[in-house]
Amino acid sequence: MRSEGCALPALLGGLVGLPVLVVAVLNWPIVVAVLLTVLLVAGIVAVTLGALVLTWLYARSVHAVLFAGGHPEEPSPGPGEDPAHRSYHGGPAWSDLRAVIGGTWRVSAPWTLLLAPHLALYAGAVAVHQCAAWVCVGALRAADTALLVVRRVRMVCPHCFRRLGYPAYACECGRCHTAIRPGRRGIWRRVCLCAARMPTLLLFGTADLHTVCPYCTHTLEHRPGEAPELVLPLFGGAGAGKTRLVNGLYRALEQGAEPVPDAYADTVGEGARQWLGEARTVLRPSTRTVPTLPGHPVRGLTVRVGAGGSTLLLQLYDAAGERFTRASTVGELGYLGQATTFLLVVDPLGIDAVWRPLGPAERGKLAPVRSRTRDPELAYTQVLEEVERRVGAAVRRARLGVVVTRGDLLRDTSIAPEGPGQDALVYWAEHTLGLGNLLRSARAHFGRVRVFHTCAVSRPNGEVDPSVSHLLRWVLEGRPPAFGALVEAPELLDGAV
Ligand SMILES: Nc1nc2c(ncn2[C@@H]2O[C@H](COP(=O)(O)OP(=O)(O)OP(=O)(O)O)[C@@H](O)[C@H]2O)c(=O)[nH]1
Ligand SMILES: [Mg+2]
Ligand SMILES: [Zn+2]
Ligand SMILES: [Zn+2]
Repeated sequence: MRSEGCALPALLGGLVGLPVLVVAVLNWPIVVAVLLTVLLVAGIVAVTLGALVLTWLYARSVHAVLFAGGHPEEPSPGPGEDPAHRSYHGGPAWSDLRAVIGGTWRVSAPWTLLLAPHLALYAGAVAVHQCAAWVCVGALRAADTALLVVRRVRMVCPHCFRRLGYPAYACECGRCHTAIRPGRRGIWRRVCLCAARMPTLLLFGTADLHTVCPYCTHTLEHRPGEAPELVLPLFGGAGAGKTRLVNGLYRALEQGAEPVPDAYADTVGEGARQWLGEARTVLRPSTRTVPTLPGHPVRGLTVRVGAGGSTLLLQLYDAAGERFTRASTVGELGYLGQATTFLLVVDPLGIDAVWRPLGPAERGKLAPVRSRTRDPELAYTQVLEEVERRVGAAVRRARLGVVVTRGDLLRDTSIAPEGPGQDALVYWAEHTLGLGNLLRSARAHFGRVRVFHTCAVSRPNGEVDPSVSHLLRWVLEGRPPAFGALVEAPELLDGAV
């Protein structure tokens, strides 16, 4: 029974298989074609499925890195680097690409090689993004630099006297950003490590941030970069009249701006407010200025002047006269290397050649306001040497104003100049004051030299003496005319030395 059961299927198989075999042998090309077709279709299906699986693995890796927080940890800023997050083009774009390749490789190596087109496309997109971002960075920096050049903006720290390429900015969290301009940490804005957003350029409003000097980290209240700066050092012997003159210059600006709509002359910062805030009182005939302390740190007194839609930051430097007697102390006055206009302040009464011919009555009257400085050339020589040491031949492009003070006291004396014109003043300075050598040297070294005779004492009606405004007008030459128009009529400007 058992063997019959097995024989029946074999018999049926033979009955069916034999004719099929016969048919297959007779039509073998068709059979081969069918087999090949089946293999081909199976192959295509397998490759498609494989590609889909690989693509899915790749897409999963991309999603994990870019959208699910799987991107590599951002390295903390190293020493000397700014405390801001890197922008996508400043590092994360490439590290994300590396992370995607790594993630895909981990699950599908070595099949990842088959994803070369996907990865090439991704790398191409990153490269295009990088190019666009860095072109933007370059264009913005170039535009900002061009704007600073066109507006003649040079920035000088009034505390350490160094020239700033660009100011630094302190975030509200206290972190200091010393290289805020567009770069790897931001194009238009950057994000501080505390998450605060900050503009990257003066163009975008960095001046509204808390500005600090990148060298000495002092706060720069005058918001450097917004407007051109005029560094104006006054120098001369002790008691020459520098402090009184600085107050006079400020007061002349303030007074000139008062009647002009939209014009102003404001002190900036605590230091300037302290030194210039009382200018009205200081200039009264009855006031005697306090000598500037030689040990007192020298700071630029900043006055923001606005007129005719333009702004100017005037930095006045008034160091104690004692500082100009020795090369070592003059060497500390770094601002001398940043200026192109200098004012040498001279007390005519201090000069022996002027004092000796005076009668006893005149001497008696003038003795209390006579300074101890006998030779203005000492300060002049020290400063000239220092300026030459700092700027070399560029001193030829600088201007020197020789300002002889105490105009009110000399007015009706035997040593008063014969007239206000430049020729008369030069003659007076050379022959009466004995400044011939000094002026000859000044003409040989400086590009332009001019003599002034000022009276830093206010008039009975409280107004500044025109001689101070006249000096100020010369100082402001080359600046927008609206500034010059604030001070005095131009008719006194005649003849040059
Ligand atoms: N009447 C009159 N007095 C002046 C004039 N200029 C300066 N003085 C007086 O001269 C003295 C010295 O003036 P300052 O301005 O303090 O001199 P300085 O050059 O700053 O002196 P140091 O700070 O010691 O280097 C003060 O008593 C001033 O009032 C002026 O034009 N007219
Ligand atoms: Mg002084
Ligand atoms: Zn500084
Ligand atoms: Zn911050």
